[in-house]
Amino acid sequence: MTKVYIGLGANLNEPIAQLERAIDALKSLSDSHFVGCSRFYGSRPMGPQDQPDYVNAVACIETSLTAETLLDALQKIELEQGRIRKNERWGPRTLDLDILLFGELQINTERLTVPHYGLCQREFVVYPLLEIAPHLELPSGDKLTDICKQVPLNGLTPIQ
Ligand code: PH2
Ligand code: MG
Ligand code: MG
Repeated sequence: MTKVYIGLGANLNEPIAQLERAIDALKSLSDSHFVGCSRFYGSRPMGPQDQPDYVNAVACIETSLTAETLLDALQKIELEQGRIRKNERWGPRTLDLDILLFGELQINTERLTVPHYGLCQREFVVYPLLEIAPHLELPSGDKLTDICKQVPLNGLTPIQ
């Protein structure tokens, strides 16, 4: 079994409910065991500012799936539960599930970059991750506690 950290984010159509539903789906993943999830955090949008604040969290699972198969499963959850207006072709995505860390693996393929490319810069990733994995070291050897020292909170607030 490989320990995997997954970033969850939503900012449309009841984001808290989106994350709760996504966690239920993670609990039912095949060949996997749900370990836990951080609190939910309110976060300011990274990128375009003319969008609602996000709700973010980080979950941990143990899985015997490959990274690619897990990615397929996460994208299925995004599609099934993340899109409310299903007949709107380019409708907004209401749920984002990102593989942050897949054990000690470093993956660079067309579909996957692991560790996630934004992991070390994003307050809405590093602080929820710190909450559930305070002693974590990245495959690079960097300690999560040291990474957090470089990342301002930027208004990140626990909401549960
Ligand atoms: N995700 C984005 C763009 N901006 N900002 C926050 N605070 N949280 C996110 O998860 C996020 C974002 C695209 O997926
Ligand atoms: Mg993302
Ligand atoms: Mg994504």
